Amino acid sequence: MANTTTYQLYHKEYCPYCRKVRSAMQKMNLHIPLVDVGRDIEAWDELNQKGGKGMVPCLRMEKPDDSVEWMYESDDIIHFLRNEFG
Ligand SMILES: N[C@@H](CCC(=O)N[C@@H](CS)C(=O)NCC(=O)O)C(=O)O
Repeated sequence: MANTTTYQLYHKEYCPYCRKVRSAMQKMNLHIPLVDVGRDIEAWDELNQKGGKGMVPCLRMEKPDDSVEWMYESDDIIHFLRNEFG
């Protein structure tokens, strides 16, 4: 069982806000798995239903207690990642 938070970035390849987050991650040398909701219809449905909005980018955070949080807004995501890993 994982004892740390696991992260996934739900994104679309050509979304400029997603590009901005991916670029910030690259500068921090952060390798967070990407889920392309433009290609993965199930992930797109999951984002809508569980995240609450069909908007990208969105950072999915699965906690050690199995609870899941979804963070929208590129600036909020970048700020969070810099605080956490920068
Ligand atoms: N303010 C948001 C804007 C994100 C945004 O507009 N993403 C577009 C794709 S490039 C989207 O998912 N739009 C769908 C929607 O707004 O419902 C951010 O900075 O993350």
